[in-house]
Amino acid sequence: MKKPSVLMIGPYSEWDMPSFETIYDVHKLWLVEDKDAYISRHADEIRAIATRGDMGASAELIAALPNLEVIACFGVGTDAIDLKAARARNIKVSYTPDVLTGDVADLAIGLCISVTRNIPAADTYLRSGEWKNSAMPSTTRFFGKRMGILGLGRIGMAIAKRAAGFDMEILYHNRNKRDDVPYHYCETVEALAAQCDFLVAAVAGGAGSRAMIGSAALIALGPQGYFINVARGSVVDEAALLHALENGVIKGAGLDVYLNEPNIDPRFMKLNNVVVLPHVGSGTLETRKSMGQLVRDNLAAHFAGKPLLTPVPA
Ligand code: 8YV
Repeated sequence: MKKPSVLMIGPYSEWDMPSFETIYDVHKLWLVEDKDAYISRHADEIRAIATRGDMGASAELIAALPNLEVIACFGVGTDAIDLKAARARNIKVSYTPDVLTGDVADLAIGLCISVTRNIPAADTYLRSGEWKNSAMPSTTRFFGKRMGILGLGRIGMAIAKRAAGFDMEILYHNRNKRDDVPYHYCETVEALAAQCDFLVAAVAGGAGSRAMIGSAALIALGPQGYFINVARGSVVDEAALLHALENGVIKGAGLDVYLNEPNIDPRFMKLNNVVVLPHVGSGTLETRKSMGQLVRDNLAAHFAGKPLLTPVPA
């Protein structure tokens, strides 16, 4: 029997590829120069897309594949997938929630401590030999401060759980107030920013959250406040963030995500009150292996005529 054809938008890890290729006829789009010509040549045979959170699947791509049945995303963020276009044709969409929650939450806390305790600068200071000449300047305490979480979903909850271990007061803003948590709910992003020391974005990306942290929220966070982003670059007004960091409107930031990744605004590189990471929230071997497995398990379920294991909720 012919293997089902899967269009893979960008590379998966090397340990994932053999498992994909045993079962599927994998079309590696990232290796193709003339992508449009390739897609129209193979359009009729493609039954599935295997994509990643950062690459998604556009309405144009979906429209070009008349026999597309399922889109499987390596990642929990589906903001780059045109879900409306997929739903209009009853194309199923899966994602990889839960398996990455702990790692992304760990990284949020790691960014908080890195930026307040100035860990990257301290490492550079020691390596440069400066330790012999002068003392490393004092930094700012992390534990016991106020943690403000924007988006109290799976990842936000895992951050809250960790923050509790650091004796922090926990506040949050969410689309809806939750009745099942003991944390203080703030009606607006600005109210949350005004009442916390660390404003951590853990909200889903997409149209509903675009630039929801704007200059008013950054002013409310204030000159002693830190902004941490493990969500999507789009959730913050990046021009306002750069201005705030350059002018002491906030004290610092720990960032894993940006607009225009990987070609991020070069102004970030000049700031010494920012810790910048290359979108590695879910980037442990353990989690990346689980994510790849979950993508394959979803595809396998679909081609066996079963429901997806982790469908993107309607
Ligand atoms: C991945 C992510 O790095 O889950 C997400 O939405 O952004 C990350 O886990 C990404 O999906 C890989 O492209």
